Amino acid sequence: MQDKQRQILVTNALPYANGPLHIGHLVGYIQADIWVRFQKMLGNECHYVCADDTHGTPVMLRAQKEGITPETLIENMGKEHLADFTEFAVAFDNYHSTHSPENQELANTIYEALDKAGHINKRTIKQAYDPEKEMFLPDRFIRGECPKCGTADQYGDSCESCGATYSPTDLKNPVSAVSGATPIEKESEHYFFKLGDFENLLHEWTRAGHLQGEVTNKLDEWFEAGLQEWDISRDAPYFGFEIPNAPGKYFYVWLDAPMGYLASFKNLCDKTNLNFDEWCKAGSDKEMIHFIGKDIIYFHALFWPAVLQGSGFRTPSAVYANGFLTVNGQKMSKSRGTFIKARTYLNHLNPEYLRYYFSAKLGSGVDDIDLNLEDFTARVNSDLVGKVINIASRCSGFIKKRFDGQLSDSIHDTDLLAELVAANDSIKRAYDSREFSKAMREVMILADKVNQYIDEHKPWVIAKEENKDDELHAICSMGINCFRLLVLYLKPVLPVIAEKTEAFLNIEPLQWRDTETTLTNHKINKFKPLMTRIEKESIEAMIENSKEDLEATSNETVATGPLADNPIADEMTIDDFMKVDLRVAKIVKAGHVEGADKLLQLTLDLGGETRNVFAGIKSAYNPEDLEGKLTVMVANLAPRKMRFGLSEGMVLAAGDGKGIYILNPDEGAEPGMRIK
Ligand code: B3M
Ligand code: ZN
Repeated sequence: MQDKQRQILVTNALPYANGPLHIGHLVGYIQADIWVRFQKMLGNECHYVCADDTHGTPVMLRAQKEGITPETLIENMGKEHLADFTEFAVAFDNYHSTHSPENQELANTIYEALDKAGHINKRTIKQAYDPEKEMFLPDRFIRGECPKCGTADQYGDSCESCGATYSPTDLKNPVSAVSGATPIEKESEHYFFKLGDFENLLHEWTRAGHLQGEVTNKLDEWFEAGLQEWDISRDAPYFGFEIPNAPGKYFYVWLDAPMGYLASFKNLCDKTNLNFDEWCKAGSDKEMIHFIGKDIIYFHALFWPAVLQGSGFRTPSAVYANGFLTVNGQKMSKSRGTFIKARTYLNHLNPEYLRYYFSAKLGSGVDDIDLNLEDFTARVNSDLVGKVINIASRCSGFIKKRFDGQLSDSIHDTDLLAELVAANDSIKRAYDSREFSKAMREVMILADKVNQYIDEHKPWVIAKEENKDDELHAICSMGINCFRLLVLYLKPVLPVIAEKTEAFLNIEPLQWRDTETTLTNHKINKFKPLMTRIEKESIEAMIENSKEDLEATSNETVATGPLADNPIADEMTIDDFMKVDLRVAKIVKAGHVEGADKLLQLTLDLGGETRNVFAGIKSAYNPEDLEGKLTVMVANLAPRKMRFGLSEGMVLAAGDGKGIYILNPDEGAEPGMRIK
């Protein structure tokens, strides 16, 4: 491999600011983080940046629904995302936002350069418009019956039932998902980026080794279909950047999103002594590498290089796409409890388990990877705990107790150690080419050999024999030296274990070149357990909790936001209504439910009868504050068996996904009174 130091800017796709991260997102972030950590261990100069992707209609509407400004929403979401990344040891050198002064300046500069060079077109188009909410509707905010199979409540662009794709104007009986109104067609002037101007460049660029082979093939299909002009403007109301000299017109979120890579890097440059232009302007001799998911290839392999080229910036050195995550062989599913949020995972399991498992599965292609939870448990327990860490626990005790923590002054089995050292080249190549599963396989083969060595030499037997101190010392010191190399090879994947190992071995942070040295005549510290086994119960609890997330949002009485996102339900008769027996209830007891993130357990007095109810209101209320309060409950709901016990009714509450407000009857009401 080359010896010259590489200078690399690495980015990950920017998470969208309208929701939390789930473990599917983490595949790409963990992949890039490992690659970056590896480059840094080699001594390369590598800057790893990311940001929240903040603009667009979904963010605008979600903020409205929650009754907060989009600025507050994106600030909170950005913090949440970064906290999740940090706990998963995804260590960006800078985390920024697309709603930043740097990004606005870049968007304007790039747009103006494109306009000046004649790459922007304006024309009037017709689009679906919500006459009540007075806004244009993106396809996914129009629902109606599929023109092909007639299934109700389908999105404006495709049918989930028969798979047909169509344009929103084809939908039968369309309604706006924002207000429930029937959309009308309305004209407005839009701005377009003339992608076709870059056909020759793109044809060449997509074949010049910047992309994975399978991606280049996919792009060929798109070339054949012809490069369409790209609609880059949206009309007010829109949360985003207004287009210069175009009042009421905003940059489409996908125009300024990739610019967020550069904006985050610019922000880093301003805080350090990096020179932005040297890295990002046309002619730069540095590398710029984007890690993305395979669903956003079009934006990164066609629009983005064209936009950069057309505005005097450098084009990417590489775009690497990763596949999707399935869990137990199926698409992640909320009802199965396999739609696992990053935060829910963190509440139950060690992030390095997942980093290792993903590594053991990841290659350089765009294939989907599967998280099989049984295999996950078996693999982590056997490879990491059973093979690697076990080496240290088998050897360290004797070193500490019998030799005062001092390692021997020579290497016992130089052949075995040489074999471990020699593997560094192929492990290095595997990491560099993103063949992480290959790297993990090689490391585990080495770990097996070291365990064999220990099994053969049986330090626990020798320890009991007389005059065998030197041998015991040599064997255990050899084990520790092998362990050090294995941890070095795993360090990009397991940075936390590596750090703990460095403390245990009393050494400086391990670099790749440290494969050339050994630890002899060196004092180490007391060994503390580096990782515990995955317990089946933790996995089960995580799955249950992921189901509970769903329960608390859909099955509980907590309704979603104001009319904006939540049109009034179909009409019903008075008889329908009379079936629901609503009663005033007094909360006599309220308490936490062990293991439940969202639920409180309430004991309700109905005037002579008490009920046990689990309510998804924990995020909004302290149990103590609820005791003694009057509220309203559905008293004739069939009891539901939940994981925590039987729930005998429902408490009424208003909510919008963020705030929750239980209903109180006016003063004077008594427990048991019927509400009509
Ligand atoms: N935010 C991914 C998404 O929301 C999008 C990535 C932007 S990368 C510049 O699907
Ligand atoms: Zn259909």
